[in-house]
Amino acid sequence: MKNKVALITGVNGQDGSYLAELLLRKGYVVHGIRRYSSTNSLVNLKEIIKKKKFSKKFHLHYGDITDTDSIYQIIKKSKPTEVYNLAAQSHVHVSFQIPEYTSQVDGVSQLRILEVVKEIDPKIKIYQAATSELYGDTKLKFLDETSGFNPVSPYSVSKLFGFYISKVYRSAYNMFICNGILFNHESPRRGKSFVTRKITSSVVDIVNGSGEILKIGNLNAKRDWGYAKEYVVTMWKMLQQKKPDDYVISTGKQYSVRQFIEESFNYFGIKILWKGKGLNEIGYDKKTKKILVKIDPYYFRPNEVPNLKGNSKKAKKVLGWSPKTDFKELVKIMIKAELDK
Ligand code: NAP
Ligand code: G4F
Repeated sequence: MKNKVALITGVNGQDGSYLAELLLRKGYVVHGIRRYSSTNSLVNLKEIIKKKKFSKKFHLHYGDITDTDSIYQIIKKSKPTEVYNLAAQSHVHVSFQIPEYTSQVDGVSQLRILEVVKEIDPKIKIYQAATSELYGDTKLKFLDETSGFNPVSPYSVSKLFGFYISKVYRSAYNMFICNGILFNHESPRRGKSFVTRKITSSVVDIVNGSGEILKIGNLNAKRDWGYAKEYVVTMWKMLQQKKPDDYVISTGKQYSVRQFIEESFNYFGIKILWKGKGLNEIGYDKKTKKILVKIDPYYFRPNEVPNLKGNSKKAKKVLGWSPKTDFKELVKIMIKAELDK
């Protein structure tokens, strides 16, 4: 293999860390951009840092994707053949609290990267982390590359800019840029403020006798949840094609937040029954009658995306990719990881 060099923004996030491991296994030299943080969160990179043969080919750089000069210096120095732009303020609810900042990180920063690459070496291939949130409030049952977008949060509007500016640079300057429209994907490396990890970590705490109650928002939101470790493979595959293009990555199956909670308790043989309506709804243990789940209005969003389900036929046909891990298995993987901790 020719010397392949990848640069990953957001390398210490969920996807960045899995992608870095994948590329290192494939023989790449991997550079990653990390923000300076007093708490120094490299927990997702511990597998790489502890493996000698990986750590020799893995380089971390301090930088920030809102800072053009740091992007410029890192790309100039690391000379990547592929850039994966995964860095983001990735929390939809938080984007309503810091909308301007979110638009800078999640939208304008992709433009910064495109401009720097165009200036230094327009042959560098670029992956942009687009999202199923672009479809927003939609009536369509299955969503694919031809479905219309209707973003309803500062997060998704910012990602819409990243998506279209990538298409503009692809056609205007003939650059190799792919948008991956990934549906929700989860793992033990997911941040605890996202609903799946919040549920699995709380359920394990409850089962271990913490005495806490899981406080949750919209129980009826439905998502198409896949396994992050499998999804990062598609990012790499997109950049190995002859032509750049955009792809939907999803499982094609949909479950509600309520089902995610039920399945998580089910792992421990606990059956959840529901009682009441709206803000007064509660979930309790069928056997002990103990209340384990309550609604907290804090977790409701100013605008909700009620329903997302993807159709990844194009990815199957062109990339030869299809998901392996189903919903039950994903819940199991996440619960087991919590227990191991
Ligand atoms: P994540 O775990 O939240 O990781 C985001 C990463 O971006 C973190 O490493 C974070 O660093 C970094 N970051 C944030 N702001 C930055 C800045 N200004 N400069 C440099 N780095 C910055 O997200 P993820 O789940 O891995 O998702 C990866 C990408 O895919 C994101 O762009 C997300 O929006 C998109 N996406 C995710 C999903 C999903 O279901 N996971 C679906 C579709 C699209 P810190 O550790 O310092 O915060
Ligand atoms: O886990 P979530 O916060 O993920 P959300 O909003 O779907 O966004 C994630 O997936 C996107 C892809 O579609 C990514 F682009 C984005 O970066 C991120 O990774 O919430 C999922 C659903 C929502 O409908 C939310 O309202 O769960 C509902 N929910 C109910 N209770 C909750 C809670 N969400 C969170 N975070 N916390 C709750 O207590």
